[in-house]
Amino acid sequence: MTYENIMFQTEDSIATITFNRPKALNALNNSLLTELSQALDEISANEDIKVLILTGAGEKAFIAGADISELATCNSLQAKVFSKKGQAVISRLQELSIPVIAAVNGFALGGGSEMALACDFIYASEKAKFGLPEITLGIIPGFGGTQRLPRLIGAATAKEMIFTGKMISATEAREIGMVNKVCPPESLMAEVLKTAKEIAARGKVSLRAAKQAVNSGLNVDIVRGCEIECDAFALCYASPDAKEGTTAFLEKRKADFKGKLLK
Ligand code: CO8
Repeated sequence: MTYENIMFQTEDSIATITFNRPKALNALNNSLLTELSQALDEISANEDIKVLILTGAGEKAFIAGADISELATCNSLQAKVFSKKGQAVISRLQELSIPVIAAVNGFALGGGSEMALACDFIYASEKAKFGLPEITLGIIPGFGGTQRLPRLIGAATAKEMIFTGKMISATEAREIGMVNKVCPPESLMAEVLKTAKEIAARGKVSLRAAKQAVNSGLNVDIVRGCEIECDAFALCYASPDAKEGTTAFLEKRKADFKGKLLK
């Protein structure tokens, strides 16, 4: 598949999607969202891909938000359709069975922060800036920001960001728990790849079980959450990887995970 608004490449079981509209600071338009959805279809169909990285093309931006030129011409119904389309694509990142890392290289504003928040975790360049500036445009976040941000950093801090529309630095984002790691711009991708490779060395079945257990558990009480964990734990034993991992430890060797379920 060829893409115009994103770049999609895979190397050694690690896929990278680069948002590629640098002249518009990688703003999310309708076509980009469609292409992102198609790339996620490709990833879901490819059993060899174990980790996905998202980043932005150019020096300045991860994503500077939804494309304001498209938002400017929306009526209420079109706004709802666009919001639903963005939410659906962005939710797929959260639901993808493989881990997804956001490598935030610059501005991550509005839909850009919302995209990053749907990833499993965020590494950011020292130059990155986060924010939900929609309120300054007379609108509110519409790609999941009012829901994911409070769940991650708490309602009061999220409300302050949403009500003021202010940008925060990567270091501030790290302090409030939005970002896992802040790196010099030139080493961001190397740091993300290092972690991606560490994750890719684990078993795909147990990675999927771990992601599902954490994500599903966040939406329910702890008793139900522990039941979900129990099921996910049992799922690991539906793969030879559980036997391989535990046996490899006892035999003092490196595990060779196949990432497949038992036939
Ligand atoms: N949409 C479209 N174009 C954009 C966007 C955007 N979000 N951001 C930047 N651009 C364009 C600029 O218009 C400019 O284009 P041109 O060169 O043709 O004039 C180019 O990118 C470079 O931008 P600037 O000249 O403004 O660069 P600066 O370095 O001066 O400023 C900023 C960088 C601070 C990032 C500034 O561009 C900015 O404030 N951008 C807008 C940020 C913003 O408000 N984002 C939120 C958008 S709303 C949103 O994301 C809602 C998501 C949910 C939608 C729900 C569906 C209804």
